[in-house]
Amino acid sequence: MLLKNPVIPGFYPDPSVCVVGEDFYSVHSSFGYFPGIPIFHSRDLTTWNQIGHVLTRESQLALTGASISGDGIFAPTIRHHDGTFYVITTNVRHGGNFIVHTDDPAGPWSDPVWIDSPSESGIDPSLFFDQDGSVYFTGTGNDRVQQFRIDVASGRALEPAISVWGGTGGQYPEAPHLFRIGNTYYLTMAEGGTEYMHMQTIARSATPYGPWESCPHNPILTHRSRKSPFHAVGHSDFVRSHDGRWWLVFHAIRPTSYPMFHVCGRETCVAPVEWIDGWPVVNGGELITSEMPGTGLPSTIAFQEATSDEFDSGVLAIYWNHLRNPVVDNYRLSDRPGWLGLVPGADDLSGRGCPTFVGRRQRQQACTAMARFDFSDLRQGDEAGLTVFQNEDHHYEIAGVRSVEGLELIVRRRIGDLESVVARSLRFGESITLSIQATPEMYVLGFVDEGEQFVEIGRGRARYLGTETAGYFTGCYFGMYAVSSEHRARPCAWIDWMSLD
Ligand code: 6LW
Repeated sequence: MLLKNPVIPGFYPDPSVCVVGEDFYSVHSSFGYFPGIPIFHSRDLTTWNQIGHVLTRESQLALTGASISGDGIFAPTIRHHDGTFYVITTNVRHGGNFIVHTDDPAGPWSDPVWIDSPSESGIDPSLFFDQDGSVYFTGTGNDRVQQFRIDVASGRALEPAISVWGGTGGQYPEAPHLFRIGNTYYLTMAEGGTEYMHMQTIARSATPYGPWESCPHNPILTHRSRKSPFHAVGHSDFVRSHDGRWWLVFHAIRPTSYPMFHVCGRETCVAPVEWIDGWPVVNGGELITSEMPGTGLPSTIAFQEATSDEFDSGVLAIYWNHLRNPVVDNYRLSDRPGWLGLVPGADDLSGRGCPTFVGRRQRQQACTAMARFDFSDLRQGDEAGLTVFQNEDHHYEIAGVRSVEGLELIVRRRIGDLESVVARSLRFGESITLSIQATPEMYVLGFVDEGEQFVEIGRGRARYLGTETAGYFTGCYFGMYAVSSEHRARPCAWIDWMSLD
């Protein structure tokens, strides 16, 4: 089987990987989304299935007031030591760096162990368990790698933070990982920022604190100014498979158009690593491509994600997320078996509250999202529909609203601080399949009529939902939402199924 990059398409950035026997586990940043930190499992580094989320409870993940794409959970690291899995990460604005642990990566994970870290420890924390029992915290603050030994059980720093390396001179040195091969310590990091200048560098030393010798062929991975479908490669973690070979897990974007933009966020990729003269050579020094030679690792699991959720099982499928901390009672899966009922709150998609919203990631540039709505409980003041959502300030939706004349469909575009309903259409009948068709350049919003034909109501350019326009760190979601100017204790919209192909 070929190694097809990205191995985890869609907004699954800042990958970190650990291996236990033949099993690889990856974790990813989730910013303002809940639950937080999706965790995936693989045997061959090619087929990855989500097995859960690391942060599933409000006691682990406070997101009050978080910017959906610029706050919340940044860059986790996963490590396995003595039968225990550890994830260390940062909740920006709500407490800083913390560790959670478990013996089952599918969860549940512990409550946070907060790190009493000196402020310079900053973001992008990593852990390294050395052979003598020392555990090193490695993070980035003040544009340098900051490091100290830590007691992982209590989160206590065992020494003051030491500034160990500033990288090779690129801006935004970040995402450091310390590891060891034989008697040599390696410190790898990303530089250049997570945009088009992104690159991965590495240094080595005989001690965990340096002095560091920078790799003579740094950066070991970059696509800066290269012609390729993949850009912004970086934020990497090294992993060794049970057969002794090494791999780099990193993220990339797949932008289109001119100037380039991307809507699917930063996506996880894999490449082989060879060690030559004690330095890593990534993918033989060649550019990353969408089809690379297979890893040769036994592929014993099949890809499992279903394209549609019929809401029959009484629980939401594993890929669904909410914006910030959800009001759990606003999502009804048992009131009407086989349907998801959305109770609208007062918060809308453009604010920083907890709107009634359940969404899943856009994983390819060209795809179609559909959801079957029953609007018979929709009253004046309510609005419910399907959105393609990048962040509070950048989203398009097709929604049902109740006017005196009946059920109306509206298409709204929110681009920066401009917000406008750009199309309206009166409908007959209360059940309707809303759809958003995505192409690399356009989102077309409409419904599917009785003859299974798509009918457009309005459209919006993909560019304005690109991260280059919207800012910060996330990719687009397709979501169902409900909002009301009136207090409602019951669902205003029912959804029979939602599909994404
Ligand atoms: C993350 C940093 C980065 O903290 O982007 O690509 C930041 N690298 O390491 C947000 O994901």
